[in-house]
Amino acid sequence: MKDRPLRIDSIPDFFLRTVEDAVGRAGGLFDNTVRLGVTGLSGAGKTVFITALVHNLLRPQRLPLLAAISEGRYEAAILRPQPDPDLPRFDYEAHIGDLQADPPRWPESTRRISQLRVSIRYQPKSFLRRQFAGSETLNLDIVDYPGEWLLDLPLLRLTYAEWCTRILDLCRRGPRAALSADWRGYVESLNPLGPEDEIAARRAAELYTAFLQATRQDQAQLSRMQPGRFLMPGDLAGSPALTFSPLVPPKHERWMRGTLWHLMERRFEAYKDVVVRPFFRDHFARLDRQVVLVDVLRALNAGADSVADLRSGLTDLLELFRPGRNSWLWPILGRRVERVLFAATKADHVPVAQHDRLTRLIDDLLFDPMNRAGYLGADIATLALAGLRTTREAQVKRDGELLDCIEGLPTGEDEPAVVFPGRLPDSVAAIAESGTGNYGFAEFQPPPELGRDGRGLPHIRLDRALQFLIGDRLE
Ligand SMILES: Nc1nc2c(ncn2[C@@H]2O[C@H](COP(=O)(O)OP(=O)(O)OP(=O)(O)O)[C@@H](O)[C@H]2O)c(=O)[nH]1
Ligand SMILES: [Mg+2]
Repeated sequence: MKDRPLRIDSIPDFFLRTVEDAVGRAGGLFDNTVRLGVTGLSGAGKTVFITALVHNLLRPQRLPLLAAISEGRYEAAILRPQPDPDLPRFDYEAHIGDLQADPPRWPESTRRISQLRVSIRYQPKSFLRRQFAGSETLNLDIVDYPGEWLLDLPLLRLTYAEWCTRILDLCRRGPRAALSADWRGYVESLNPLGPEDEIAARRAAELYTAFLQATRQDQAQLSRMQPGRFLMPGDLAGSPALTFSPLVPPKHERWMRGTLWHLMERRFEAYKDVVVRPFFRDHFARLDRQVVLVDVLRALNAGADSVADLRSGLTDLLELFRPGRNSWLWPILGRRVERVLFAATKADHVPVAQHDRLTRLIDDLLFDPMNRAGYLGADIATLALAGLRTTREAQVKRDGELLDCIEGLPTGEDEPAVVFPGRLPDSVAAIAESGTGNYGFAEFQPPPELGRDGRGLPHIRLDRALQFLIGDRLE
């Protein structure tokens, strides 16, 4: 057949767009990158999640719900040198080494930002793009950072006096009242308009830090703590930017120079400049996609106050991810994270039959039933998952009733056991009514011989999480 010139106006629009898209992609072939933030409070499961995710991307036999895999377009993934020279590398090899040790152990707590690049080669979905460019590569830059740092964001819009009032209010109520008693006693004894006093500033900061640490103990498990960096100071430990605490605001003359108040106020502002702004500008604002890992089960173990605090913390976070154009956040962030997954972690601590309830709980913690539908959708999702599945399903007959249980190696024990973890409540409201001490979800050790079968580590719904987070970028 003789070639005829193609008349451009006879080509359907969608066809042209596909060609443009293919050309654009091919041109940008070397910069097809997506930055995925992984965050959550300490112990939420970030390190395990990332380690398991990477292990599974490198050995993709356990990811059937990732469309690129089910459609046969996923070719391979490899670890590549990370792009940012100033970020520590996520120590994948050490963490997987821990999980695969004999006996296996959980990775150590990490408490700082780190990054890893995985490059994924895949066949594009569109026939044209496949013809044009063959395989394509997606660079997935995974950034692990403490959720505690996110909680500092509200500081940016508060003056020191406003912050002091807020924190003191919060600390006089609920479970914080007892935990903060020593610190409050001390700052209430200080005269904020007395002379600058380094010893007093240091003592107040120490007591305040001890209080923040107590809020994270197992019995309390509170989620909102500021300043977040007090709990993981890193290189800034002992610096003036981390040596302050709220004071009782004086009624007048708080502007007087040379006072303790003025000293603390300067340090509060320094903390914002040295710690908070750089984090949001240099790290947070560059993320394209985000997973927030939430340990709902641990909050339930601690009781209704812990769950209520988690709810307030999550509500604050939601604002951070969905600022309107008129929001005070917009000038700071300048853009939105495109997709956010809020995931209830350690779903392997309850049988599969209860996963729906776990998902419903995280929905409940994030949204009012009234506005849920407006939020959930293409760019925000919730899920119950486990980076590493440590248990199997089991059933036990009790009083003629079949109970859904889990079987695994409970922490601190030598023999596997079948555990009935109890039933999750079906709403957050039900938790508030039941009070404290009703839940006791057991923790488990990683199973032996992980990865010996040559496949990715066992998990729960990592593939579903991946499909939501990067599935579109593998099309
Ligand atoms: N059963 C189960 N336990 C998990 C899972 N992920 C994490 N854990 C448990 O939670 C603990 C903390 O997990 P990490 O991944 O270290 O948590 P993290 O968020 O990185 O914590 P920091 O590094 O302290 O910020 C682990 O030591 C395990 O005991 C999971 O998928 N299943
Ligand atoms: Mg970690």
